Amino acid sequence: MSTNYPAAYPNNDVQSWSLAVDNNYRLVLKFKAFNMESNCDFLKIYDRQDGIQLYSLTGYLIPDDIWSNANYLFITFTSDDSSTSLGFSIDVYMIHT
Ligand SMILES: [Ca+2]
Repeated sequence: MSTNYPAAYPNNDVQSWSLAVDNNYRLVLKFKAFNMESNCDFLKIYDRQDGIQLYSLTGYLIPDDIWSNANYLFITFTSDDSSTSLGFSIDVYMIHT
């Protein structure tokens, strides 16, 4: 979840999370909350660290579930220097393939 959640995240915040599970599993991200300043603060999902960007999420609509292509994902959150919001909360599941 975002910094300080369920209170607002700070300005100029930079966070990242590297998720990995065993080979025979995939990851599923289920969003419980999603609130960030549209087009200024972003949650980005990559297939791996330094990998391909799969999603760039912003705004106030809860995204659909996100499935990893393999057994890992890399996630970053960045906020700009003004206006914050409540941020996000995600449940992460691992599904056997
Ligand atoms: Ca902002």
